[in-house]
Amino acid sequence: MPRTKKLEDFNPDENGLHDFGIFGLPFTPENAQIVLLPIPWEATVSYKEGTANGPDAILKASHQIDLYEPIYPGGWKVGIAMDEIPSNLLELNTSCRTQTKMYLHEYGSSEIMSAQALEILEETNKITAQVLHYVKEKAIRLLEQGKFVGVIGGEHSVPLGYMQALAEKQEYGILQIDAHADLRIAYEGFTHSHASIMYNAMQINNITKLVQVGIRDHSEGEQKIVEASQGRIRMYTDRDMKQALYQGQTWDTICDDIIAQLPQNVYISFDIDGLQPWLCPNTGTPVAGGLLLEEAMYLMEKLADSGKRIIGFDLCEVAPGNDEWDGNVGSRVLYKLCLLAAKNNGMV
Ligand SMILES: [Mn+2]
Repeated sequence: MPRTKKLEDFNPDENGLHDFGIFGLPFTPENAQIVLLPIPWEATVSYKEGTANGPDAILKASHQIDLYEPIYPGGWKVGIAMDEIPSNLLELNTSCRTQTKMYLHEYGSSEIMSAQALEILEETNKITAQVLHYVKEKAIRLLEQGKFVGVIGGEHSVPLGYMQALAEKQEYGILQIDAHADLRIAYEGFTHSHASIMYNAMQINNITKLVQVGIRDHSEGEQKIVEASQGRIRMYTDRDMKQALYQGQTWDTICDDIIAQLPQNVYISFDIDGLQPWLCPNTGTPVAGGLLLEEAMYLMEKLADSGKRIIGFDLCEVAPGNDEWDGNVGSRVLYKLCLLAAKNNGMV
């Protein structure tokens, strides 16, 4: 059914009351301009589990979001839909996760790895490469249909396939909101670890710049990679930003500075742990400090109004706990990302 037809019977003030799609909207991936690709995957999670259930938690919590959004009133009419959560991937994740837990236990306790552990590692690296390929192929198909794509993790390893897909067509830069630099080379042996995504992204020539915001837990090796990048990677640590704020700079000028570092085409990689931990208490690797939700929103709104083009985004590491709070915050971030993308790309 065409998008406009769907809207005839839809009351936007009652979006949460119906069993529609994401944000209670009556769209399908076929008639939506923005398609969200859920990737329930967390094979390499190193601390707390749960983010494989992130897409489901976001989807459920999204139904309580009211649709009025001052940056683009009525912007939801462009059509936003989440693709079906792939249950086969969720099952593969569960079996893979059982194996990697055995591997990680040994990795953390013995110097020499057993043959069995090394076999698990090899197998996991093979499977994660397949998952990335799956993401890449799905993204390419959607991009060919003219869709704007957002990837919903899952751990922060899954959007790499989407980044590869986008890089086949254009040069761009990444705005990364994150507590961690994610610049580790094959963290804990995993080629496609959540802690390695930006290292892997930097191997892609068409990704010309990486601007990291909110970083407050990074290793010496990662620091060296930033320094050796000759400006290709620009890290705004939480400490840098807070010092500037305490010394009287405004968040507005800091945002201007961050945005000025980015090239014309910008991809937003939003790891929810970039926010303060009380906004994402069940995320895999929470770190004290970080951005307020309002600060992250303000930065992204300024970016969308800067004349630069948002070409894609991901939202990762949202993990449900015993209540819906993490999903609630995650879905709010997601709604903002969608409407910013719609406005920025001139979708009507
Ligand atoms: Mn991350």
